[in-house]
Amino acid sequence: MLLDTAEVVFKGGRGGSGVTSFGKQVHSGPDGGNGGKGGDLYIIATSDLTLLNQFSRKTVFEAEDGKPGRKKKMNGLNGKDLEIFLPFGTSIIDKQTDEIIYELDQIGERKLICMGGSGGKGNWEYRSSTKQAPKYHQSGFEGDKRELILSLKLIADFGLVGLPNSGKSSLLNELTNAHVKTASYPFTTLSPNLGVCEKKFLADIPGLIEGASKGKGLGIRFLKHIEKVGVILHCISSESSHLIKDYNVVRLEISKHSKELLKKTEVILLTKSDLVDKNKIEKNIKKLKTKAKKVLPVSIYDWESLEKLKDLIVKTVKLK
Ligand SMILES: Nc1nc2c(ncn2[C@@H]2O[C@H](COP(=O)(O)OP(=O)(O)OP(=O)(O)O)[C@@H](O)[C@H]2O)c(=O)[nH]1
Ligand SMILES: [Mg+2]
Repeated sequence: MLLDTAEVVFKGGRGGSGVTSFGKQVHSGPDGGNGGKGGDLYIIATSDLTLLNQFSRKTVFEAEDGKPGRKKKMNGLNGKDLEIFLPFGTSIIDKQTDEIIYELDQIGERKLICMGGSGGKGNWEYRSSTKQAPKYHQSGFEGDKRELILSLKLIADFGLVGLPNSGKSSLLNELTNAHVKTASYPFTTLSPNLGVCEKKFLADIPGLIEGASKGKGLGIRFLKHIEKVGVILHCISSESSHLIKDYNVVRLEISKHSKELLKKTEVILLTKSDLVDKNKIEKNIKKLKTKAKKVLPVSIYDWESLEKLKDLIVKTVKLK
């Protein structure tokens, strides 16, 4: 099961403490070094969508503390930085203010999230003309601490959207390197999947039903994944005896989540076209053309139709 939201606490390392020390000779004076800086915490975007699963058990992550200063004016070692790998498409949200701090939109992106604290001064730093033998030092400083919500939204060129059982995952499997479970019952797919076709990312989004935007079925959790999809591939099964109703149900739920999403380029895929005769397909295409400019019949058992779909994937560019 793909985790697409996690609450975490990220911390930079604490700075090392300064130290109080004096040379061995009688008049050699203070020589306590400064503490090392605490490690910084970075996040890095990768293509692995399952990475939020790492937070199902552990939720607090902290970069290494700096080491204390040493004798002979030697500074403590800096703490090691901590790099946390996250899926690209992750939004970093401040838990207190609900504000989006950052969005990881590019694979390989690296962003500093928590700075490590500075090291404290050793007594050598405190010497002056009036205080030649200070017997005190400074503690290290705390690193940044942030309570965050990490929320993944799939970034894809195309999103396969539609009622449960409309053939979305089957198409993803045929067109890409994905191996997603498919079956003849609704809600086979419980979390979104990504695949690559002709160098474009395709997302398979779990089935939407009436009331999805209010939490029915699996919809409410997954409607957000449509937000960062370039083009919507709206799958409608040829078998259905009420295509327009099927279309409207899904569009209504999408619009309830966000009206902006309705502006995205949409192509209707009339799926499972092998199950009905050609005349019916033609009639169905006519009906659906009242809803979208482009309607394409496809079947996973019809090689030619899949080639046409691939061609469309290569040529279609998102308008919004
Ligand atoms: N005859 C025929 N059957 C198909 C075709 N595409 C999918 N199916 C079947 O339709 C059923 C549903 O397919 P899925 O790909 O699991 O549908 P889905 O839209 O991903 O369903 P959910 O994950 O539940 O939303 C499966 O039994 C598939 O084998 C097709 O082109 N022709
Ligand atoms: Mg599926």
